[in-house]
Amino acid sequence: MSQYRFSTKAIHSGQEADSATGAIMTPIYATSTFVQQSPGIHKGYEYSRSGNPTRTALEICVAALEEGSAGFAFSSGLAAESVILDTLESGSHIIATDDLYGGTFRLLEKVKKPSYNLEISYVDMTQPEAIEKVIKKNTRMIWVETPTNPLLKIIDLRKVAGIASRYNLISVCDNTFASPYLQKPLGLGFDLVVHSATKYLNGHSDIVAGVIVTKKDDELTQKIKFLQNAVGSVLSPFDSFLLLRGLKTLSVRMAAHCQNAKQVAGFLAQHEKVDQVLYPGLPSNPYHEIAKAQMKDFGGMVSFFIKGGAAETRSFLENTKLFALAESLGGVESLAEAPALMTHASIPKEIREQNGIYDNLVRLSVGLEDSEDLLHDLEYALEKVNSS
Ligand code: P1T
Repeated sequence: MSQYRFSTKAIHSGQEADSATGAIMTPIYATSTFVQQSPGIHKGYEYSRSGNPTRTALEICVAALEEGSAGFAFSSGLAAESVILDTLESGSHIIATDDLYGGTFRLLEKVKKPSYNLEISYVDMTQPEAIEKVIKKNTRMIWVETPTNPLLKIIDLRKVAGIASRYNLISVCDNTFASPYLQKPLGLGFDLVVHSATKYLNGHSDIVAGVIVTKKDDELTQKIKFLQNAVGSVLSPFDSFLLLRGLKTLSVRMAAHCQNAKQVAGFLAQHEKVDQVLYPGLPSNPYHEIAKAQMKDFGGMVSFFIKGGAAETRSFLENTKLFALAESLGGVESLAEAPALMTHASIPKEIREQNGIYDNLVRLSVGLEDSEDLLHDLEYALEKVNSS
């Protein structure tokens, strides 16, 4: 399959017509266990936590799209992240991007820090030199999100991978906001990619899922394979089927998300009730050049500061009709939310504001509706601000 291009791999990798029936779609192997011919002699599957053919097809497909060695599917993005952190020894030090999904911050601070005695430094990695300043004897991992959630900062992946390899650190990139259609961190030198597959990979807001893709068939890959089974937070056959189906249209969806997001960002940038638009596709954005260099296009997420504070943000979010007020992103339908009040509320206010997440920040996941309808929706809701 490696000779094929992205869309072909999305439709075919890991997927062959069913040998029993010829079914072109990978069947949902709804079974917990597999009958063995003799103890230990079987057709490659024993128990569905260890392996399931529907999940295997998905794992091969997602590994092919990220141009990695192996894929592992989990019951959520956070479950996948947790397994990556479980590969570390107690007392390890991690360097993480300062602008992170709130749930990732909570996993690090409230779960792994106390249970594994992890030390964590948060760094603005848009200045990669800052990473080297905090490396210590016990540093083991660099954790990057780019574009970051929710400020859409862009981090130079090649530079960060270079630092990681110089200091022999494991490099992890959360590729949720870009998807492998736009950016392939493993090709830029990263060891691991993790996704909330709930988002663009699936694309239809009907499952919660996570994946890890590893770069090489090495000890780290074997550790993750072991932990996937030993911890057991695996993706079900039904959800594996849905995610595999979602992947087939990833390239056409991402291209359309990017087109619509550009329209939305351009519209907001000239609106009098908008203070600042954060979108790497705008030439005035400080990360435009690095985004152009490492991404195929600029993505479907647009964040902006509305003029005013929490009241104006609420008024805007109560008045959109097409942009549904909801957490999450990456589905075909447009969503809007206030990170300070919703997805990033688990980060203490002073840390949030230190990082630039204020109450007047709005995050949009621009969907695949007609762009004219989306712009009208935004226009209407912005008009209502201060007048409702
Ligand atoms: O929700 P879950 O599938 O467990 O994935 C967590 C996660 C990990 N990484 C990033 C970059 C994410 O954005 C998320 C989930 N984010 C949201 C639910 C959100 O609205 O931002």
